[in-house]
Amino acid sequence: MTPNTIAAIATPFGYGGIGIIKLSGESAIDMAAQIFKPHSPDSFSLSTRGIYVGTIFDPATLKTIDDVVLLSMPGPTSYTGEDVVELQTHSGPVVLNCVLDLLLKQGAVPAEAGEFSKRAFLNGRIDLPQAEAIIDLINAKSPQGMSAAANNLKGSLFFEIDKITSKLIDLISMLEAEIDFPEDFDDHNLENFDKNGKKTDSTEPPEGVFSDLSDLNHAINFTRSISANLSLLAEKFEDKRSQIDGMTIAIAGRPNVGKSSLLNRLSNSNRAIVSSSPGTTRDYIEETIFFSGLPIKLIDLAGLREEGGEIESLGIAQARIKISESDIVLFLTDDMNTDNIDDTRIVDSIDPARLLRVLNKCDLLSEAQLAGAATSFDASISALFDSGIDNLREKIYIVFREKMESVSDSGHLLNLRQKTLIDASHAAINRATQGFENALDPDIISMDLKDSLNSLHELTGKSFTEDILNNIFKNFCIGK
Ligand SMILES: Nc1nc2c(ncn2[C@@H]2O[C@H](COP(=O)(O)OP(=O)(O)OP(=O)(O)O)[C@@H](O)[C@H]2O)c(=O)[nH]1
Ligand SMILES: [Mg+2]
Repeated sequence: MTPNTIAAIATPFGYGGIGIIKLSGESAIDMAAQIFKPHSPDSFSLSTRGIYVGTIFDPATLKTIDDVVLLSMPGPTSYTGEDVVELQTHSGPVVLNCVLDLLLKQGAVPAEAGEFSKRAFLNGRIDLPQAEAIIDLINAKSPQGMSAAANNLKGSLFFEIDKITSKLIDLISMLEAEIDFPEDFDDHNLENFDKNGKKTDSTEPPEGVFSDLSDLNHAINFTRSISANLSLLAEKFEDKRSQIDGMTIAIAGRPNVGKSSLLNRLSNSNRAIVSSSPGTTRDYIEETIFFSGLPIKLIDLAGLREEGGEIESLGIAQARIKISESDIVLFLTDDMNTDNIDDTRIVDSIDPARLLRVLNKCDLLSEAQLAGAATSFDASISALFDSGIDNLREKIYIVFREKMESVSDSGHLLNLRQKTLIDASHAAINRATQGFENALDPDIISMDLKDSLNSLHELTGKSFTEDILNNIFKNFCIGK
């Protein structure tokens, strides 16, 4: 028995055409051979890469279980780097569990969530951003999110970070060799960078105490160029998450302005209770709608006001969190008084780029009042009488389209772990730049450079701890 051979059902639970059971490890091929009988024994050799049709049988009873396709992918060029066998059975929970059970009887152990990918990482088949991209690709809610994940899956993020780490390693080696910059140091295509990391035409050497000012100039420019590369990566973090997780629109405003009515109107449902008494919605209500085929989570929040009972206050606290987390906030009002103190306080706290001010209950306004509203509001609607809703949808779409801009081919930071590590690396490289500028001891500068490098190594997985791996792979499904 080889305890390190893992097995799992890799397809979702349910009924369908094909279900897949995966095996990986030293005994994967032996175990599969014990329960698989090929239809054409002459051309059958599991130790080479191949696809075979045959039957799965129970070796204890010789009873046939299913007709299957077997894929044999011996290591080290398989997904996990180990010997991998995939069995494509008919998909029904009983068949799949029965085949899995036969493999467990052969000594396979049930795979934990993400264990195949974890083995792929440990065997050097994928880096950590690639592993993280797999789960993002599976969860992607838009074609743009899928492209961002696919770029990382092909190694784009690793490649970009690898270029930065090579620069850092060069700099650390030169610093440790007492700042002896070679003649061809400019091969790195360095441009000049100012203190803010912006490109500049200035070739003035900065002040410092190094014997050769041009060496110091090189060093400072070098750290600034690394800092600029890291800033660029960090800037690209914000937008991509919503493309993977899907967009969220919060409907906020004072009690009784018609938020729940609008949720019902946009989702074409009666999901939320509507009533004339203020403070009806206390918990938040979510409903998924589709915009150009993309899922959007619509959230109707408790009305925001200072007074209200304990339960309502809890709902209001929750509403404030949801507002801060949403991609778009529809701020609803039912009167034209744009100086309403409660409204002003809330609106001021929302980033204008994701805020749409909506005037509801327009059916109660005169033509003249409506014309006046046009300048203060992004949309004027009547949720009750379904008027102005298409125009509001268009306004939402414009904000939405800007957020969903096309994805470049480059690597992207796709989660907070990656962003936090880039920020840490960035802070350390900036400390190193200051160290050069203030002529600090090279040993101290070197420590900052190594801190910067270590954060990048942690991001790509060149250095890792068991905890880091567990945290990443626990989000995977069993069988991936
Ligand atoms: N005349 C008119 N009344 C509306 C309109 N939209 C909503 N109402 C009415 O306004 C009242 C409050 O509507 P809701 O949708 O429950 O308002 P809300 O903002 O969710 O209220 P809370 O949950 O208490 O914060 C109800 O009586 C609705 O019928 C509208 O466009 N015109
Ligand atoms: Mg409500």
